[in-house]
Formats: sequence, C-alpha cells, structure tokens
Amino acid sequence: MTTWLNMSLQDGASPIMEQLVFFHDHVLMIMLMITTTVSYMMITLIRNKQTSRFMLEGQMIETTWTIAPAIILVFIAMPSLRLLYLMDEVHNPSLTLKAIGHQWYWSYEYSDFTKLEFDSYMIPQEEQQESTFRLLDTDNRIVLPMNSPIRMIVTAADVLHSWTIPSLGVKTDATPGRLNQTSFSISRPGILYGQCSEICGANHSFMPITIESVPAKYFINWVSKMSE
Ligand SMILES: [Cu+2]
Repeated sequence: MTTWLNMSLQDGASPIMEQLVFFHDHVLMIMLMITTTVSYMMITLIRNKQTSRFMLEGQMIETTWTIAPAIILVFIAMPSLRLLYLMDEVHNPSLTLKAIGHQWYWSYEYSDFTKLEFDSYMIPQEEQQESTFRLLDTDNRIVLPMNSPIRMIVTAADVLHSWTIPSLGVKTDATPGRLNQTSFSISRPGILYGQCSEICGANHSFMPITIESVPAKYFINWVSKMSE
C-alpha cells in the first residue's frame, strides 16, 4: 500500500506490475532527455542573437528534427505495446475469482469450489483497531495463493464500479450485464489494498478491496475451513 511521502508507484507485487514500473522509468528517462535538450536550446536562443542574411533554410537540420522524434516515439511505442498484449493474455489460470460490485461493497465468488462466496464491507471507523488501515480494510478479505496464475472475472450488480489493485497493476471496470476478465499472479505473501476506481455513488470511497496473499497450502486450509 502507499505510505507517507511515497510520490511514485507502489512496489510491484506481480511480474506485470514490475514490468510496468520499468516502463514508467524508461519513459521518464526519455522525457528527461527531451526536456534537457529543448530547454538548453530555448535558453541559448533567448540569450544569444544569431542572425545571418544568407541562412534562409536548413534542409539537413529540418529533416533531422522531423525524423528524430519519430524514432524516439518508436522506442516508447514498442515496449508499451509489448506490455499491453502481455497484460491481455490469460496464462492457464489455476484459480478463478469473480468480483461483483454493489452499491457499496464488493462480493466475491470462488467458482472452483462449492458455496465459497462472501460479501466484503469496509471496516467502519468506529470499529477500527490498531492493526486496521482506515478506509482500506475490509471485514472479509479475499484470500489468494501466491505464485499461481489467477483469473479475475469482474462485474457489477447495480452501477459501474472498477476493481483495482495498484500493486498488481490491475484495474478492470465492473459493468452491469458484462463479464470483464483480467489475470495476475502475486509474487509475494502479504496484504494488498485497492479501492473502487469508478465514481459509483455516495459511498464510492468506502468500498475498498483487500487481498491476503498466502502460500498455497494456507490457501487450501482456508478453503476447507470456509466451505465447511
Ligand atoms: Cu464502486
């Protein structure tokens, strides 16, 4: 989760998010190069007066500064498209989780098991404890096994919502009458937080998402306990 003074992206908890962070840094480096060059040129132009009666055009430099930005754009577009298609792929999932957005809570269905479904409400401020995070913790956390490919099916029961976990690089619209799909695999154990990311009404800010990422054997224990 984000903590104080974290001005950048959260640490990636999935391979895709790791790649997204690399891409973000890569684009920032290119932007740094462009801003440095352009501001150097602008400052020189302002501070110097260079005029020539005979220099009316410069074919060479004009060709260069038309083509160079196009080449730079290719270096941004290529890795961007690679990531886009990588995120779209569902790699042989070992588990499917269905999230349904309601006004104003999420409900979850583990369709691989019988009768494993629950609602997940935010813990209200009055019931806060030392260990809970305000506006982020839920009464029933999603439990998922780490290091296994997971397929998410996202939908809504009333209005538009959006199921989001920043540290996994996942954001999917929850639309009534539609099933949207994404996938991810969590690379470490821990608790991951997210919030509804589509303005869905008065309590939009109060329907967080909490994932408990655990090793597979703990997950199996949890499943058998839940479906008793
Ligand atoms: Cu919502």
